[in-house]
Amino acid sequence: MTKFEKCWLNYSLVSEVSGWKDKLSCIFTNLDGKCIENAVKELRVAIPEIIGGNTPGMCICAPCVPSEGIVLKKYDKEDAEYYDDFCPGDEGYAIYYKTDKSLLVIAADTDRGILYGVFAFIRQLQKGITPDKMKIAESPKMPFRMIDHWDNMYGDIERGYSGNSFFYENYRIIIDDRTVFYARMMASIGINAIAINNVNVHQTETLLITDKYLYEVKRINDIFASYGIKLYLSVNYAAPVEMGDVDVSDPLDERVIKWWEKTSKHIYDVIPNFGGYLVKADSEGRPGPFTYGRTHADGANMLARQIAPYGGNVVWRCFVYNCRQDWRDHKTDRARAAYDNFIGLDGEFDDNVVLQIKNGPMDFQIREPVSPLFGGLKKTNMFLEVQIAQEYTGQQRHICYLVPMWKEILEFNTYASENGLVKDIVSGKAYGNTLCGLAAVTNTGNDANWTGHDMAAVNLYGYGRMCFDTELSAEEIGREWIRATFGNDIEINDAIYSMIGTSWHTYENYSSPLGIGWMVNPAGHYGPNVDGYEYDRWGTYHRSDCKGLGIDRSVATGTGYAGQYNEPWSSLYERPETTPEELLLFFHHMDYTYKLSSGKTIIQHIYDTHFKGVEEVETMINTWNSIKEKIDPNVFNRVADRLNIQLESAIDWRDRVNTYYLRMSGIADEKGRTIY
Ligand code: GCV
Repeated sequence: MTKFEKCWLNYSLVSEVSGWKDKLSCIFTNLDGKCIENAVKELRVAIPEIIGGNTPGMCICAPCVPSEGIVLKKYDKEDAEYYDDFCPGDEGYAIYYKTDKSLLVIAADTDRGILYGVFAFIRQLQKGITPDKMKIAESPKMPFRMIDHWDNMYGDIERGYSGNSFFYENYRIIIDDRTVFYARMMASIGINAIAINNVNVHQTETLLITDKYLYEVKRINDIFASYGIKLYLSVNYAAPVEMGDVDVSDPLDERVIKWWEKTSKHIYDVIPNFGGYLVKADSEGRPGPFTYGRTHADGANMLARQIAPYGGNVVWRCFVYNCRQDWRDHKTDRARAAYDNFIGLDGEFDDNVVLQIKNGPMDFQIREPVSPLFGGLKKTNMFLEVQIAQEYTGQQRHICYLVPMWKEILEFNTYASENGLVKDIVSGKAYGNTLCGLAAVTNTGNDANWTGHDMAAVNLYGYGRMCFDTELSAEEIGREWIRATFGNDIEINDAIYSMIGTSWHTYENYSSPLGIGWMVNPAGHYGPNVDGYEYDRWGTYHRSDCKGLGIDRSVATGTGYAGQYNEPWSSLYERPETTPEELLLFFHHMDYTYKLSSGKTIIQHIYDTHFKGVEEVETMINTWNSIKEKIDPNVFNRVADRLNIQLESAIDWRDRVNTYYLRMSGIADEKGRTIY
């Protein structure tokens, strides 16, 4: 087992609550089950570490009425007196203090609610809030808060930047202390579903649903379940063929249906609480229903029907596009693909199918418009898919805090209905469904600190916290993570927050301008290469020439992508003057001399933002150095090393992009700075 650190579960003493040592020395409950055991365990670890004193004792309280301590209980009428109209439901909890009994109460309808209540109580303590001041009633805003691993059984991770997989090594499944700690970490931020293998399901991974691996998968499943998490597996759509059992994977073929029926039954015999299947079909070379002239609804429903009797779900990805495009063809537009492929199927998917839609129409670039599918589909379950792994955002060598970006996406108004914000659509508020929420490609690996860059952990933490409570600001989440990870020192908190707070914009400043994306090295997606994807087959172009740059996606003269949005967006995106400037080049091909609202020309904007981005990284480095004495030397050095790499890379981005556009446009920098 590789060594691992405790990340945000690194509890430390908080002086404001130290007076509570004796008053929280007993935990009462008459609830039982694995989740409750873990909730109690968590309290017994956290209390001495945060408040000081001894590990609290454990008392089974029924039938006596407890006093002085913490009680974990079923939510009932008595609790309702403290909370008008609150109904905890499957995952909510209430926390309050009963002064007459000196009791801190954590009440919920379910064991999972208790577990989340315990973690919420611990967060309050970390903030220095004393139990007598606590009064919270909360249910998660997003029904599903899923994590997708792109781990392969060989042990590598597709787009992984934090070492190897901690689930697999050399085609073996690993189950150890780290598995348990991981489940604990995920529960602490409210994750309730995890897919443990890559959506690109290779031959060995196909066997995860067979007896070769299923019993070990069950062991991971049971650990997850004890932390309230459902386990999902990515499956190969052509598994019946891959296994040599049937010669087709046509979803309407009886033999295929029978194969999945039998396979699914066996999975549920072994793992009765199995979550379901995650599927990448007809995407980047993966097999799918298109081969047989069938629709994605045919494909997804066929699978869904085999697991519906057991309560399973099919998570079906919409990342379907033509990856063999000719760059000379200006009409085919990858941005259109997800909408074009799925909009006609609205209402055709079974209730236990959910479509997983990437946040933007392309592929997790630093800036993209919100996928028009969120405003288009009205009778279909949807997950918003984001990427915590920093594939295109610095690969965990750069600091890039992504919660501000995700918050912007969640707040985007699709105008699909009265409740048309993306967060209303994927929380179920808009259409009253419950199979909806978020899914994220994770950034973990077996590095000691889990996420490679210590600062990348904020994205993992922030994803979970944001899904649970979409009303928290990016700053609240960021500062909460800093406190949990680095302790309660306000100078540390301010310094680190100033480094991460606007780092998304910093990365955007020194990389590709105004929504264009893709100026990366095709090989690994790291570092600048302006023409890296320009003459390729992937549908990823900037179309720069001596006059200007950008893609015309208008309806009038371009690919028509702007027309996939509801009004007023389609009209706003149609014209350069009304397109939000940060997306200008995503929607329009513009002259270098076009003036932005700042009064600057586009070319000057490119030069200025690239110089600014580098300066911002220099400021991050100075800030980090200013708190050196207060940071664990190991962590300090790890971050310092990565900041130096980030600076070097930001300079590389600046110089390559600026030089490219100076040469292309022949227009000099007004400020006369060095461009090569
Ligand atoms: C898992 C991008 C990534 C691929 C990934 C794919 C996807 O294209 O580069 O590595 O494959 O997205 O989301 O399926």
